[in-house]
Amino acid sequence: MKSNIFSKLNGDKLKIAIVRARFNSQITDKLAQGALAALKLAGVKSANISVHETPGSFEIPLVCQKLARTRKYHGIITIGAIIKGETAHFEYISQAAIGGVTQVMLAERLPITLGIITTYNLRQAQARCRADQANKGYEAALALVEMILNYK
Ligand code: DLZ
Repeated sequence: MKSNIFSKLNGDKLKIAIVRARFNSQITDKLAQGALAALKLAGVKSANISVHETPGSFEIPLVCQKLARTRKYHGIITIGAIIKGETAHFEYISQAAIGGVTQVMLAERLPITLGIITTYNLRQAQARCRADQANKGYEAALALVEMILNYK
């Protein structure tokens, strides 16, 4: 059943790209599934969704920039899982990925939403990619459709 928010979002004319990191794929697979489920509920046709993979979250901004410059898409959903390890890598990758995505969004004037999670451990990540609406990919997809339709 559609929730109230979905009944207000009509995505049937939208073309959407998903940029998805493979690193921590046990999490990013589920985030991407959440994003696809939300797009379906918002009426986005599966033929109008293209999924692009990157090795890790660090590479997401460049792919977003390339896709944005094609002008083929109304917006982009980013999917990644940055999980803290034993070194400072977590901080650098998080800043580069999220800062880079923000730069592309503003420079290209294209809605891009964040399904990149940054967590201190695997348990936190698993809690954010559940099969129900507790899924940050699902939230990012919903946010994207809202941004496109309300602020075009
Ligand atoms: C190298 C690395 C590490 C340590 N951790 C993550 C992570 O938690 N999440 C993620 O998406 N990517 C990670 N990566 C990979 C980097 O994003 C990048 O792909 C590599 O450093 C190669 O540039």
